[in-house]
Amino acid sequence: MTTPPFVPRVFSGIQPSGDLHLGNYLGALKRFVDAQNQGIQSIYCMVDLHAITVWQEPADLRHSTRELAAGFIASGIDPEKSILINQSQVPEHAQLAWVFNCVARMGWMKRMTQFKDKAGKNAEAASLGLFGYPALMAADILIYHATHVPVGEDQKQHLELTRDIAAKFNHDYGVEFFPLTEPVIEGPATRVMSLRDGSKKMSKSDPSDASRINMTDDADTIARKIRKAKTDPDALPSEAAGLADRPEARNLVNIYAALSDQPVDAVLAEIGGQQFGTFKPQLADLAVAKLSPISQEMARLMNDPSEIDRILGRGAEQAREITAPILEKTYEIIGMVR
Ligand code: AQP
Repeated sequence: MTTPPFVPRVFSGIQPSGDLHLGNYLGALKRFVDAQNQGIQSIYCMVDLHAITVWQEPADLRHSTRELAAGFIASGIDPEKSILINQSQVPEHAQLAWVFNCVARMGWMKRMTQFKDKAGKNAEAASLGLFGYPALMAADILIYHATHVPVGEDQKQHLELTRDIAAKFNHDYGVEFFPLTEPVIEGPATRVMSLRDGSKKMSKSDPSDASRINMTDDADTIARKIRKAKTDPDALPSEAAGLADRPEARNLVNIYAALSDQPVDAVLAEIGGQQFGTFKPQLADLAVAKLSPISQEMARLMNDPSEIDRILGRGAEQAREITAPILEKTYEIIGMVR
């Protein structure tokens, strides 16, 4: 079989497992909008099947899935330009994941740091789904023959595994059927850190709400969290090298750069020499200016959940036009009687 000419196609997803936060926005959502607006065919997904790898109250999961869809749309994802879906409405994701469970090796999965982080000390009690998560993620991407996946830095290892699975499938069956997808991890905010600890990433599951800025936080809450963000006593440097051993300072400058669409060096040329007491209010004003319109639009969209459901239903129909033939071809390659 010859190498198919893979058309450029972007896929990425976010778990509806809690409130969207600034890390999700800068590391993922904002960049999804950039890809969409470059005219690349894009599929964006609420990965609800991933969310249940840890316990989710059914009513909360339903709410979070709709709220996440509202977050995508409010951030600029246009359902007329991009395909917007929730994973469970496109069954080919889970079907291909089973095939990939049989391609991926136990040793590969055991090396996944996210499983170790999330399972913690009690790995025996973790769900089998949490362990197999990266095979489902590979299926999410490869069921579209996606060529590019914009993600935050934390997903790099899963993207490498996706390439390993594609390469092993292609090798084992003597085909060049799945592309070796490129991760797209770029910009100043590929790893937004906790506001309380510059060595930990900002995360939905951090028990401290003060550690993150939620997309649904109001202006006062955003300003208070930034005011209380951990920093050091020194003034801000004028060049990026001066941030090397200052994780909290680096984090706030990176956030400023990403929100204002400027390189870090340009930001430091402007704010170098300032104390945090001067810089933090500027950062808070910028964050409120950028995030408030999004949270207001999310709230408006959430007033009409049936419209969100309709968008996701239509997205699933469009998605299946891509996924059904790719699954069929996969089954044919591996010898399933059709
Ligand atoms: N702190 C972050 N900085 C930059 N990007 C981030 N992403 C997540 N956290 C940061 C990116 O957001 C996308 C969706 O992430 P996800 O919700 O699917 O998975 P996650 O990494 O598990 O998110 P959280 O907030 O860290 O959730 P929990 O706390 O449940 O683990 C991905 O592109 C991710 O890189």
